[in-house]
Amino acid sequence: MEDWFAEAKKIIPGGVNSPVRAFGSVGGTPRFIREASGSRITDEEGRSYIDYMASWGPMLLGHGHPAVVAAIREAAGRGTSYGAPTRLEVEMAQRIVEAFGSIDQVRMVSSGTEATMTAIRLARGFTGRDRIIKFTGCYHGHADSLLVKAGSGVATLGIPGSPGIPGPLAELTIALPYNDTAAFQEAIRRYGSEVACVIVEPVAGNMGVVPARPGFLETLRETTREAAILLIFDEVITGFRVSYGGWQQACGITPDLTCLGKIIGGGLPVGALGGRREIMERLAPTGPVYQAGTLSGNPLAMAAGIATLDILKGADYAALEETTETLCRGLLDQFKGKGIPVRINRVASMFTLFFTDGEVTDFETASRSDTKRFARFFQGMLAAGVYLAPAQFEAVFVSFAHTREDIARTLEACEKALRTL
Ligand code: KE4
Repeated sequence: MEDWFAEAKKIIPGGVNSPVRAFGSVGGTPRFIREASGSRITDEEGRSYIDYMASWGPMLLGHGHPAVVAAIREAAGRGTSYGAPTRLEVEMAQRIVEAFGSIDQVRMVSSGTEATMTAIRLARGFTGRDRIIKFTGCYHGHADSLLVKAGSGVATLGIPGSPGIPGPLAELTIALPYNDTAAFQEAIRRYGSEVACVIVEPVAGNMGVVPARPGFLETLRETTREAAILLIFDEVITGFRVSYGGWQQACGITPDLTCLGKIIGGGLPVGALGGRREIMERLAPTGPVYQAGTLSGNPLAMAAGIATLDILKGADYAALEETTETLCRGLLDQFKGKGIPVRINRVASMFTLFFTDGEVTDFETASRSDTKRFARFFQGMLAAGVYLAPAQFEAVFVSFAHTREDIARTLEACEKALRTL
């Protein structure tokens, strides 16, 4: 592995094409993965791991699902990209519109970043206002306006914002503490008439998993509606994961725009922006807000995504939640038995194990976690054959491919890892 990493670092910044993959916050050499199947990934040295990274979320069906691979193969046999409308894009849009009551129209893009970047441009174009509100620790991809007090890799790497973002642009982004309705209402009192949108992860996944407190999302919805501000749910992680209709179906709150990604591409590059017709129609070519993409709606990504959604439509989400709860309960029991303070925040099949004894309700409390102890735990689990997300401020994902046996083996691995803590 070291030789691959040494070679990679010569010709790829940090040896990776996305910073969080570099094991920066957990140390050691990242595993170069050769293949994956079901709940397992295998590295270049032939070592297999029970995988809870799920490629940062997309692999809800597990890796290499036969129906998804077959769909990609079949599509590839007809060419890989046309740059013209296809039946598959309509079928994908039909599925998203049917699953999300808040969505009348969908625009496909090639990443979650493109989806959120387009969403805030559309909100600014629709309202004629320039400011946006986000929440510290939430990560919405790396568009300039959103890389302000972001989570995920930015939080993990301790990058305060990022060089390269013009001050005047960053100043238009108001970052508030997640779950703090008072701070939000104060910001609306002061800037409300200048704010185009509020963008939020309805279940935060990028400061580690942090659920919205009861009343938080409701306050965002009521206040933005009164102030004619657009509410954007960034469901790139939660869309089709926490339920087939995302968190908005689970919590019964209707945003004005929704960003999707990850799962809807079945592991191929994808993102999507959806919302009310009167807003979406402002997008070119029907409206003046420009957005475009050479590979948007790529036929292979659509085929993989459609195959994935068609399986998820009938999937037993309750059973997946139960599997995840069994794993979390088992982990908690083991840590309690050793007297090691941990907190687990879990929503559906995503969770984070924080090495802290306090409640984790926002980025500030998440940051109190003992990230060094997390790193030792991560390495101990990896050595025992379990691949968690290589960063404290990320989510762990259970898939429909994880078996009872996988859960048992994961708990055995935890027992071994605990000895290193
Ligand atoms: P992408 O541009 O990485 O496809 O999506 C950006 C994005 C948007 N919104 C949310 C809620 C997200 O979680 C993400 C991306 N997630 C990170 C990790 N949590 C992707 C992993 C990485 O950066 O390599």
